Amino acid sequence: MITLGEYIIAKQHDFPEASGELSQLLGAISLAAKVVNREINKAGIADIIGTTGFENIQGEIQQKMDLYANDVFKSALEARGEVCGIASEEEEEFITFDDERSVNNKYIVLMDPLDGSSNIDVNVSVGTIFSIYKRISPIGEPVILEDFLQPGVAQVAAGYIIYGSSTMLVYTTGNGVHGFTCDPSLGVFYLSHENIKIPEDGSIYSINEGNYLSFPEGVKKYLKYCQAIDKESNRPYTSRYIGSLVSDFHRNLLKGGIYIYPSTALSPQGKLRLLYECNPMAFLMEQAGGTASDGFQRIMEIKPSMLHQRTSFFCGSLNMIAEAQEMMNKYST
Ligand code: P6P
Repeated sequence: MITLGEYIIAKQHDFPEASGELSQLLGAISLAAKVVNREINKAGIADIIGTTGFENIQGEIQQKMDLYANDVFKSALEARGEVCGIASEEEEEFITFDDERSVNNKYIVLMDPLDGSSNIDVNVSVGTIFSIYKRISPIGEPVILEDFLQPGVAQVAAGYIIYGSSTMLVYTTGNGVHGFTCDPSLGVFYLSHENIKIPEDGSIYSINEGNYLSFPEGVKKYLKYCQAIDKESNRPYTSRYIGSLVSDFHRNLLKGGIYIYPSTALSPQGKLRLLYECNPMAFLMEQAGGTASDGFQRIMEIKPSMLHQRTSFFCGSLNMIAEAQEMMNKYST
């Protein structure tokens, strides 16, 4: 059994300029994950169920756990002193760590501290998503917005924690995707899924079909393709939608499948956020042998223009994405 810390050190040569800073950073994330996991596991008796009564920058009702998780990850990252700035779904602007030590750091973190948190009240698994870049502004000065508006191809690391039937941390530094399972009795993440690869083909599709009437024509055609009876191609596929991106992504990563959140009447640009949901998940998916697009172009090549911008998101098994994109191209007006 090898722990996350031991694995990171053993793989130190994988990290660009193996300086140990990225190792420290991943260590801070794993520590924060354990703290959040502890509260989630007793949410019903920890007075953190339900909403704060306020809306976040997204105009979404903020869950108490959203704020709690945001504070825990912010504090852990600031305390470990390896980052010079953070952007979060729960923060309108990016956060600068401008003390003398932090401004000399080279990494920034973008995160969705608790994705799908409305599911906590009904005991459905949720997740934390993180994305790590090297700053592009001069070291020694406070970070600027451009540091956070880099395309996904510039990520140096990305990952998620899934607080599910077991708690796992899954990450990539560009050398494969590796999963670690937390032993709650010890509070230690152990390597459990080394070098995860998604099957090129899958038979699971994840989408909120309640929005069917406002889907683009190509998505409607693809759904009918998934539902058609064709034994040779193992159709009809199975529909599985948890409503928690990290949970749907994790199942598809291990079993094969496709997750789609397209444009809808309520979310004409798509619902998911490019910087701290789609880019990190796209990095992981590509590293696992899958792919991720907005239905037309590679997600990680989109040049961001705003911190909280949204995008349509198609992510999963290579051949399933190809099928879906073929429909999108054929029926796009
Ligand atoms: P809908 C959760 O709010 C989230 O951002 C993702 O985790 C999830 O996949 C999606 O939104 C669910 O959205 O509109 O289907 O409820």
